[in-house]
Amino acid sequence: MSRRRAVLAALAATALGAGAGQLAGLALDPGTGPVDVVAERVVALTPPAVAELATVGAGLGSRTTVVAGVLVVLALVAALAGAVSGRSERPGMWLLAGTGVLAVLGALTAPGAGQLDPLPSAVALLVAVTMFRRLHRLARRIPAPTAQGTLPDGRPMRESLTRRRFLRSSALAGAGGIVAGTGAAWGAPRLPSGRIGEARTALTARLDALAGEGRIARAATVPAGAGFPGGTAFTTPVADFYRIDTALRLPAVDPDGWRLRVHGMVERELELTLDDVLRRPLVERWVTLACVSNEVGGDLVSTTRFTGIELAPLLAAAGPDPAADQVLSTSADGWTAGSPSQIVLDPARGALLAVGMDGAALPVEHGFPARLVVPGLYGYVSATKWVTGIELTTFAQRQDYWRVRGWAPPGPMETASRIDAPGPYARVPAGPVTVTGTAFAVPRGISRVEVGVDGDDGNVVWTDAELAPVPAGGVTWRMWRCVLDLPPGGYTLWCRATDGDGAVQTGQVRSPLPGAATGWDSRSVTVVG
Ligand SMILES: Nc1nc2c(c(=O)[nH]1)N[C@H]1C(S)=C(S)[C@@H](COP(=O)(O)O)O[C@H]1N2
Ligand SMILES: [Mo]
Repeated sequence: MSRRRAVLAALAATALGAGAGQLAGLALDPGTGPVDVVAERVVALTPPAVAELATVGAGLGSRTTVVAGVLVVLALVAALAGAVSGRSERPGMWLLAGTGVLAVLGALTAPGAGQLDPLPSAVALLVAVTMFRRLHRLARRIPAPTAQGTLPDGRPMRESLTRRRFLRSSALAGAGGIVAGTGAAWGAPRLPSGRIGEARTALTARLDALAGEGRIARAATVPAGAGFPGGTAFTTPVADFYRIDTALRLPAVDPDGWRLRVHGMVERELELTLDDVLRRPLVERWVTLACVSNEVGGDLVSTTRFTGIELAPLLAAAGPDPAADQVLSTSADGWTAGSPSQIVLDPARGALLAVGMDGAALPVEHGFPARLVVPGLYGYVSATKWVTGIELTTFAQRQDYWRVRGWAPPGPMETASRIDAPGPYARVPAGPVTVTGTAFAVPRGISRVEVGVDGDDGNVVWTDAELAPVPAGGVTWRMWRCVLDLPPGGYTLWCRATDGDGAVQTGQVRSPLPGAATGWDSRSVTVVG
């Protein structure tokens, strides 16, 4: 039979199988569809060389990219399955079945997988293989064309009823698969809803009540002028707070069942419920959180007011072994972060087990019901969301999620600064030009920001920027503003910050992996007369 028909049969059957599997996944538990499962495993097993891609934007953009990549590979495998099945259906069946088995294995090995999770992948496998056999059989019954390219009785090929049935069935299967798959993606809730949503509302109400009873040590208020008009707001709205997570499916952690275990090299293990946490002294703290993969001038940095309990005294209560130099925290999704004990156990650093953000319970995407926040450490080695375990161990013994994938061990946060306005290639009227931006060096703080103007003659002239006030006791970024008098012409604007220790931000350009990026942010602008 024709190889083209075998390829068509395999593609159509695979689409139907994948679509059916995705629908089954939606019915069972969003995220357990075979495509989601494989995409999630791809991210989890990404080798160091491409790890950067996964970190930089595990936001929505890269999720879509990973899923699209999985679909392209799936289509190629299906085409191959058809191409090798010109004679018999067997090779293609095995290839499709093997692909299905991979998805089943992926579902079985996902961290926190439920017993039923492999079911949607099994459905996909069965549907694809069965459909492929049916279509292949149908295609084999299409009469071979004569030397003239007609049916044996002389009529044109397209009048073959079997051929029509084959084409119609293939089209129906393919279209059905696409509709089912798209429908499942469309119908999938973007966040764990229902029960978890209610639990979140309940926790917010409890935090409100505790605040009302004066049981939460309030953070200083944000001084007026902490942000400049036209610049970035001091407080990042929760909806705009940057987001990095390796899990394609957000963990749905029920706070009633949630436990935090403190274990490893400790004198006594601790296990806390959420009630235990809320009984401890609660504090609020303004913290700027940054991602190590933030590019120079990038926006993987945000600031909010976290509510939680101090981590240092909590861990001290477990009696950590002084030899344990690493605090390895684990998420419900299997992700891990290794922080230096010296920093986490230092009460002055103010590491938190946070349950709230911007006055409400943590949103699911930011770690509900609890996460870690360690001022001055990049998120990849400290900010474990959906945290369930804290193990005292050593860096020699255990490597965290991103260490294994080639990222550097935790280091101090680089001093960074960014121009927020004017925008890139902006055309601004001549006269006073207001340049605004932000700078951060947690926990050292920012003592100075300078704006450089690189004129047509190539000389950079630096001018001191005005620094905005920041809330007392915070470990945050600092907004700045600089008004320059620029005659018409083309300019490159630069900015550089000096941290609280008096060290000037390095201008040496370095891209993120394996550590944080360095270098000065710049903008080309035109001043028009
Ligand atoms: N469970 C889990 N926690 C995680 C991550 C993750 O992928 N999974 N990403 C970390 C990284 S790299 C950063 S920068 C911060 C980002 O926190 P946010 O998403 O709340 O901004 O979370 C950290 N905590
Ligand atoms: Mo990160």
